Amino acid sequence: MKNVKAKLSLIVLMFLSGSLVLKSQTLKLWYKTPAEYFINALPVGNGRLAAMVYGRPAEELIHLNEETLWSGGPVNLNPNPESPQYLAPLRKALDENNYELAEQLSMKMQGYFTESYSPLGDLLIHQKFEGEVSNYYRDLNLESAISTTRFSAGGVDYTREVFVSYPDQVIVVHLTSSVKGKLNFSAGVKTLLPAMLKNEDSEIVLNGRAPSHADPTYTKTSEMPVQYGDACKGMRFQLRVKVLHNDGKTLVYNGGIEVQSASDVTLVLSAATSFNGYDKCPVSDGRDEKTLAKNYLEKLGNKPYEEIKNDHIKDFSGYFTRLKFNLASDPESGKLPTDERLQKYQSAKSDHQLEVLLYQYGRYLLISSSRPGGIAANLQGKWSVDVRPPWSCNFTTNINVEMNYWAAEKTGLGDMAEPLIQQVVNMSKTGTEMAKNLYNMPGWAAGHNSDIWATVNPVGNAGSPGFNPQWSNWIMAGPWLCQNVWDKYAYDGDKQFLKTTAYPVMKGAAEFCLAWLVDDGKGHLITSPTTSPENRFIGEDGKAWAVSKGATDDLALIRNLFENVIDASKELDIDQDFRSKIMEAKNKILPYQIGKKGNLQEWMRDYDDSEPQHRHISHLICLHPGHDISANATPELFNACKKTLEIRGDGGTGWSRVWKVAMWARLLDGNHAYKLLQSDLEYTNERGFSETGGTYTNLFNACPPFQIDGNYGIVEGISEMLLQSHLKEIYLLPALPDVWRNGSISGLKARGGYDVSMNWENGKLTSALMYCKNSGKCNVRTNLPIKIKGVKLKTEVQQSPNGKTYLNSFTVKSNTQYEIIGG
Ligand code: FUC
Repeated sequence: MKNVKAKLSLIVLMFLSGSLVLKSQTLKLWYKTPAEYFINALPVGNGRLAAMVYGRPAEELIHLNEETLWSGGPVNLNPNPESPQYLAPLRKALDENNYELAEQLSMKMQGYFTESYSPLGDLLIHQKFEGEVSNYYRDLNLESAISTTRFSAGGVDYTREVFVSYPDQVIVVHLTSSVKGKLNFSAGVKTLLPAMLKNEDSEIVLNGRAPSHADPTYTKTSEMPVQYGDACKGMRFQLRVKVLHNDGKTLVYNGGIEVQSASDVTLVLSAATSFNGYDKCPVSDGRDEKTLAKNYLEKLGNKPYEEIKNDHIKDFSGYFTRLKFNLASDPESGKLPTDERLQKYQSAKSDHQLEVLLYQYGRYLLISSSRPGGIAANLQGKWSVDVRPPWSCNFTTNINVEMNYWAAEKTGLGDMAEPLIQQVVNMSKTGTEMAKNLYNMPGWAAGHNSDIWATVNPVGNAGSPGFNPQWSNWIMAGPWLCQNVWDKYAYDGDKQFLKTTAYPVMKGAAEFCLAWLVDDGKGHLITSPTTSPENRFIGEDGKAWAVSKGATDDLALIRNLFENVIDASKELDIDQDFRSKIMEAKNKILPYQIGKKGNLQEWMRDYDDSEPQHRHISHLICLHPGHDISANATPELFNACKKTLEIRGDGGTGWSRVWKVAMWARLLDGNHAYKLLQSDLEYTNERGFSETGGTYTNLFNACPPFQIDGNYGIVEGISEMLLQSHLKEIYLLPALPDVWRNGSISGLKARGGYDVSMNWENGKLTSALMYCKNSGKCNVRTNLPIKIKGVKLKTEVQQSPNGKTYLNSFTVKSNTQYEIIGG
């Protein structure tokens, strides 16, 4: 496989198309000024630890996070014992179109809000130097995952390198001066959480506690929205800072470190919490965070800086370089600092390398925020500074956390999705209790918010007072998350994983759905109650309501889950009886319907939307990331999805625009997908709440405020423009926009165990290499006739929105590489 990638990257990447040049640029974000706000600072991380570097010469600020530091403790698994009694009257109210009563009863079936991701603290470095600052530069190199700050003052050149090492599990800050003895600074830490600072030998040590509860910002469930001091909840943490190397003098005093007359200094930071699993009290049954934090530093010993750095680069770049992507672009573009480059992009849109940078940044952020054995990437990855961050910085399951991981497998980062799988496994356990306690149902169910404690109940205040069911009462996170779980198997074919992890979780979700479905009175199965994430319809009474029966998104998700469960049980050759039940139910699910506007209906009835351009587009899950709708198999529904997207428009929050990139790619309209990609790259500095989307100068995605789903999600959108494999065929360049005339990509994965590399010129596939892990039948769809070296192809010509397409079938051998020639 290595050979495949090596061969493609050797293919000469220099050819001209107009003034656009296909030449790879160094993948880095760089600036001529320090960061003013969080949205200008640069993120580094190793999954568990994260840091945001501002690069300020005299007053350096680095925000710190540790992934397990959350408020709260294990969830109450029976938060609302009254809940089950309301299900029958709620269903009756819906049968009678009494939406008002239905909403009131829905509110009586809620539990409590999730907890919040807590910030660890800040590292502050007060650096003393003579004279004015000149030659200022800071960057973030995506391949080495190091943020560098450089400046000169008083005839001395100063540098700082910051990274978070996975092999050594520490945050590293390396400072130098070009003249001996000219490096002088003091370093200290601070935190927003209650903590005690002390020094222990030559280290400064911060011992603190997370809140036992932190309300979301949008509500206050008591007079004390942030609480401390519970005997079970509110985990402990420890942060340690140590001068590892110093060629000058070190003074350590209570609360600070002073470095004098040095020229080469390495600071290392270690942190740990008492988190001991989603179901254990982090206080009374917590881990020993002090020993953990200390051990990381002891293990590091006196390791030389260059060795720490080299081990870090080797580890990080090993993942990052699995995929290479290049587009012919304005050759001058990389010469501008990233903030100016983003500004220039607003008018001159030929900087396709900025689009490549955004794509690779999404991969960079995933490797930096999600490592096997750790916690899943939350709404801000792992970079957060508030005790009550936006939307609790939790796992929002009605789109956001799924989007975080959509592109993991296909861009060679399948290993990084393990924390999400573990989160789903945990939720399947709390969800089993919740299905029983809230609905008196088998299997497991989960609502639209979760956290490190695997909260799954519809959020609120356990029914009194109730919260708007429009967003609170959606409980389809089980089937939704099971798509991510199934995808892992679909890509790598790991039967052991399917048997021991994926299938039990998927089966549990399917058991709940099977019990939850009801007959619509005409022989079809529907859900009741239902909501279509977070939209409302205009009822027969002319008023806007959220709760109804049979929303399309529920049915699409359940259908998809059932299909995957059927496939999985066949692959494993188990559970024939259960499979038959699921097959029977699947066939009875209310079919997709086309509404009066030619759109795909969002609800069972052809209601009008209260907000026709609502940011959520969950009924199109069947188009993306699902697989029910396609140009060739379901052309009418395909056109209805298109109509829906046209009515929804191209605006919305960051994640909404990014999802639409993927959806337009699935509609095989590369130019429209590209239009949305451009709108995703709209410059913004909006830090408050709005629905305008866009990208900040540090290329973080804006909901606004900052929300990282758009960064991970754009990787999915662009990947889907270049390769699709959800229809049991591999479609090469299905939605290439006209402006991406020349380009190449290597290391993309397709479902079924394929590794694909492609080159295109003048908008047409010229060559591709396909490495197949498994033997079997392979279908490759292209927009032009192809040949495969040494293979006799069976080709069917089909009409599609792209004009003629060619469906090429052939038999592949395992562990074999195939060379495709286009044109
Ligand atoms: C959903 C969205 C919001 C935001 C929040 C975290 O509720 O509707 O736009 O993304 O999640």
